[in-house]
Amino acid sequence: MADGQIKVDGDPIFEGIEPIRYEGPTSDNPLAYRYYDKDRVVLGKRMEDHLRMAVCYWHTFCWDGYDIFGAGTFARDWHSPANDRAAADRKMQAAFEFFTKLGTPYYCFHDVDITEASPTPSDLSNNFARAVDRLGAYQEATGVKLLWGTANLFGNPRFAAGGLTNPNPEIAACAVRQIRECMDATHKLGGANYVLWGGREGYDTLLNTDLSRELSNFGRFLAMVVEHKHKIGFKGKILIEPKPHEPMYHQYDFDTATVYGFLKRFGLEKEVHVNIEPNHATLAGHSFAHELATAVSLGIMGSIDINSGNYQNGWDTDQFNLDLRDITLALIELLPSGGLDTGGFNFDAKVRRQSSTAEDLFYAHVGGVDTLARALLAAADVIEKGEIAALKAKRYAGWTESEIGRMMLSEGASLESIADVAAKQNIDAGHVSGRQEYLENLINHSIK
Ligand code: XUL
Ligand code: CO
Repeated sequence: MADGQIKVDGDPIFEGIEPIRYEGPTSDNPLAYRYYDKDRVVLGKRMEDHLRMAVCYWHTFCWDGYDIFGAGTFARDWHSPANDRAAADRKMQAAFEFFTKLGTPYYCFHDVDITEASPTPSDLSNNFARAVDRLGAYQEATGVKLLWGTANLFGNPRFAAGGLTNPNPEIAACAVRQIRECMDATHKLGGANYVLWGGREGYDTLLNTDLSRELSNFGRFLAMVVEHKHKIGFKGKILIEPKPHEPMYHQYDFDTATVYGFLKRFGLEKEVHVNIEPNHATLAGHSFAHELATAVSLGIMGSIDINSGNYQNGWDTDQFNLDLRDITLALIELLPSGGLDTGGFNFDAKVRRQSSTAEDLFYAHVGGVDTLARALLAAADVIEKGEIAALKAKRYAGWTESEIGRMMLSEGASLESIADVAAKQNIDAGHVSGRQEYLENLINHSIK
């Protein structure tokens, strides 16, 4: 097949798997949706528009099942040990066939995911440009869209000590080159966002790390990313993906609050948003809902890499998102703020090493899609009933309704003036129940 000529519907890879359709909660078909009915309107918006789901290229199509103790376990039709051009092209065909059969509207990629093995930076530039043209043709042929692109600044051995925060300026220059090319490609492909995950932006030991230099370089280069976005006219959001550690002992984008402090320091808090991942939240000691609530309250909510960790260990296990309650709690924080704007739910999740067949990829995604849809229905039920919002409003009503509350928030109030009033009126207020278990029961009642 000549470059640029894409035969999207020939020679199918997932033969025997029909497009996944909505069949309703009583269906017993393992390859059907029970809850995801994309045109169903929930809280005034179609399910598809609420969730804006994306399949990730790296776990679903690139990973062959290897781990640090053993070789790949997946026999994928599109993998070859050499990762040559023919395999990269077949992988792209597999990817778009998969997206189309799953019926999710978006995908996400790293530059190196879509190319053959590229030993030098110039090889990567050339192979990437060719692969991006092919992505464009596939997007056109299938209608599948790009949620975000990102440059892989952690896989190549040159990035062992970081990309943008590398002690060696020549390596940081290689990182900048990759980001520039990947941003331009994301723009060309109509991507909705551009992501930076700083997997190697951090340190293994402070003994060889000039933390101050690394953070100031990181801020400087991030400002250039923002400048470049405006220069090329990219309308999507620039997103930083927080993660506290793994692979580094400490990563600078620790969590949403840390990222906000960093953005503030460099005056970028209105320009850069966050891409929140539940398993990264739990590694940082937070819940998924906490990270969303923090991002919403700071005005930096961007997108979501949906997955889940494992309660028994502290790794980034990137399992598929099956925890209805966690996602419902998170959506209750997100939806009242207007939900996802340019963002989406990207399945940054991988099947287990023993789930080795192509069907397993479908089962995993069908479960992930349906869990999101079911959590959306539960969160919408909670929001529509309004009891939680009303209880919260009542709990804080004093700040707008009582004289002391209004006085304390008024301009000119000081520590002395407030303390004087408290003493003069001999205020001696007591505790009122927070009703936690009652509220938690309401969540469970709405999960149907
Ligand atoms: C790693 C991770 C990445 C980013 C993109 O934990 O989540 O896959 O999402 O680089
Ligand atoms: Co991620």
